[in-house]
Amino acid sequence: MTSSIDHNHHDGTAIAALASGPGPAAVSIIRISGHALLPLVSSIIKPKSGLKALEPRRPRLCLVKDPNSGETLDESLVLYFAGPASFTGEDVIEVQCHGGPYIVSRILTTLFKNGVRHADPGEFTKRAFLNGKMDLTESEGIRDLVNAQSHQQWIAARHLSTGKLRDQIESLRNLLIEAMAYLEAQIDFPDEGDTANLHIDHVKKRTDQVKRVLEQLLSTYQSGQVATRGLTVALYGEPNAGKSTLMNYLLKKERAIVTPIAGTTRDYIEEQCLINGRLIRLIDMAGIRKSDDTVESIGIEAAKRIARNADLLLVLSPSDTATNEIIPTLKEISPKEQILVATKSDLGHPAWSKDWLKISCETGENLDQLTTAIAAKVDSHINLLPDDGFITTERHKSAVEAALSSMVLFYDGLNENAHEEMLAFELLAASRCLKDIVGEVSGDDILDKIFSEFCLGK
Ligand SMILES: Nc1nc2c(ncn2[C@@H]2O[C@H](COP(=O)(O)OP(=O)(O)O)[C@@H](O)[C@H]2O)c(=O)[nH]1
Ligand SMILES: [Mg+2]
Repeated sequence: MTSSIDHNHHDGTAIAALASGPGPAAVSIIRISGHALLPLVSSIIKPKSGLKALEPRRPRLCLVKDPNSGETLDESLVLYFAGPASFTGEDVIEVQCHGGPYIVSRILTTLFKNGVRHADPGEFTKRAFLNGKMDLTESEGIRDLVNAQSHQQWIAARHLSTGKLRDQIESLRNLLIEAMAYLEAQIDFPDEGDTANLHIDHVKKRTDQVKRVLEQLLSTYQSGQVATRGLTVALYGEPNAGKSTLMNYLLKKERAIVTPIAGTTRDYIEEQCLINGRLIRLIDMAGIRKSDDTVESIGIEAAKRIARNADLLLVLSPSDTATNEIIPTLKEISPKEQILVATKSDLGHPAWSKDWLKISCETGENLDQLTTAIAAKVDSHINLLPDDGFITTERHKSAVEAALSSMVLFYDGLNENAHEEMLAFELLAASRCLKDIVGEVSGDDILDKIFSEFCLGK
């Protein structure tokens, strides 16, 4: 794709940043990008073997010097990529220096004193995007690859960064372009009887497919979010059910306040954690009961709202009570998915708990079963993700929804025999929404938001 958009042009000023993690380390990598880099850095980076200048894609041992003091700062292995055949599309130099923080800081400072400026977070990838080396979904994928801490995030990040979503979107755009061409033919040759119907058949064949794939894409959103942001697991139950105790156990830290006083947790607490290597967003909430306390009532309403939206509801009821109070309240929630958990199993096994998973944070009973069950819910979402295209962000979702709205208007028009120009207009609108996803028509604000979520040096 090309993205030669005027408002996004940058001047190619040389930028540099530490691309590897903060040292001390065996090796640190300083990345530099810009137009005509070689003359700019020639007084700083000098091939050790004297005469030989840097050549593209040839690793070369270099002396890295401070030209002002004449000091040799390090002997580093240097890679040079001549633009446009580089990550950013500009000239890129990567200095693999000894990974001491002092050396890194000296080399960077020397560069900054000699015409290079510090890169913003994500600026290398942003330049790659602006120079047409990748589309916006691939950029998001690179951001997510770098941030991934779990298998599920890596699956989603690979999907984006290898261009799977982009390919899906491009194929939909092509279908829309073909459909618009048939509508055009209809406009140009309106009175040809059978041929006219044939044109519309050609149009419909394509738009039907576009609509079907868009609906399919939209249906992947929840699982895509589970992959990238984690499975939302909410703890739901009466006061004193042991929700906060379980929260702390799963987080492996004392995060929520635990007391025998009913109504201790009033606001909700959300924390990210890994459970059996799966990324989870755990939410501890106020216990559900009738309450006259204003603050507690607000907390209870919030708990019900969160319970409705959670990917998975852990329904907790304590085993030291003969009756189960929580099941009746579940009706108005109708959770997406739930696991019924009888807590404090060390205190008894009441009749209602027969088919419930019995756990105890006191003795540790069945806690492994619980974490295994939560992990399995994550995996079932990940297994649902189709290989040929799924969406992972609110940005993707709203664009797909907007495209679908235009498709609905298109079909309304078709049923009402609207003029072909009007039909073509809706298809064009749908195609614009899809362009938004790959970033051909994105505004500065969207780009700034996406690229600011990168870490430095990417
Ligand atoms: N015996 C026993 N007591 C527990 C267990 N889990 C929690 N408790 C106690 O039950 C009380 C309420 O726990 P808490 O986590 O604050 O409940 P919440 O109101 O649902 O958040 C506290 O005194 C806990 O120590 C358990 O597995 N066994
Ligand atoms: Mg609590």
